Amino acid sequence: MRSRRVIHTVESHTEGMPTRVVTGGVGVLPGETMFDRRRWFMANLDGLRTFLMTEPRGHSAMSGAILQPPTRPDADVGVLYIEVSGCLPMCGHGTMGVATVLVETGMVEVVEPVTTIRLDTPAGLVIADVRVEDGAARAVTLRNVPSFLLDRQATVEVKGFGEVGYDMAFGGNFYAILPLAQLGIDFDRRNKQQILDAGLALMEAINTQRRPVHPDNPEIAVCHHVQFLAPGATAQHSRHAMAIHPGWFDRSPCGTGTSARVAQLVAIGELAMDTDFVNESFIGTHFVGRAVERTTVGRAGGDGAGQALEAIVPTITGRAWVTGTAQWHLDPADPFPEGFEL
Ligand code: PYC
Repeated sequence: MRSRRVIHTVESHTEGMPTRVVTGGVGVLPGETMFDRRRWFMANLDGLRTFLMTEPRGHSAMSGAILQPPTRPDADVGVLYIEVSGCLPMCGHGTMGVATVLVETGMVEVVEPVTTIRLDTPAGLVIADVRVEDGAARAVTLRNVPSFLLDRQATVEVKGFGEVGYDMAFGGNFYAILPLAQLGIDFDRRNKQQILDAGLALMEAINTQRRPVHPDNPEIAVCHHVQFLAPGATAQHSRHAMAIHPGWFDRSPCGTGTSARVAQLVAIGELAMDTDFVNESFIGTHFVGRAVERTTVGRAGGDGAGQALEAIVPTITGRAWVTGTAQWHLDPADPFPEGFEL
């Protein structure tokens, strides 16, 4: 065997969605914050992401996280999220996978019944409380970054559908939220291609006509996720199909999407603070979200411009399982050193 690169990973899944956790072989990325490291990685090392995420080592819905030393004194571990679509600022299912791997491999000091891990993510500090029994991680509760409703009842012109209405909310990434029925498509896994195509057309319309921008970080400025609600979705229990750029569904209930939905429901007065909200994925797995604190994002300028937006801090609870360990080698003669997508 010849190898130009060896990457060590612990493989996991969170409620059905994979997280390939990179524990060795990458080194410390340059940058003063995890957001800087993410920017540097995207500009200089994106081939490593595609090596690990796309075929033949990954697949079209692959997701992962690269562990790093933290850049801030109040965090234990730094995390860079990678997936087929790029590098997300924050990923909820990925954070649950990371926290479970850290506990079950002994990479952090394990305390029962709850091990608290403070994660330095590109979107900010995320705190993971891992419920541990006999050394096994049973559930992870994340305290996510401030989440908020950016746009209520926005509309865009979507190719093939005409005018489409949606709410735009942020939970670590931006999410367009709307009932699937509005597009005349039945909520059925047999319609998955139609649902994906509609999601991608809506993202394209939003990003050209009404691009969302985070009020505190203008570099977070794209909608790559559409949360299509199933008929009967309520503020207590919602089923959805999460269409993600460039064309796949989240298998988990989506941690940042659940955070965005909680923020939306609180903002429109349908969900009270400290109340459970059950979010169900396209494959029927669950996360439980809650709004636990009120806060604001965005700063009011000296002239009163740039008004602060109401936001909440959500917690999201779910489960992850370790599925294996791996070493990924790159043979110098491999024709796909950066993978491929079909
Ligand atoms: O759990 O936040 C999440 C997530 C984002 C994309 C896929 N999963």
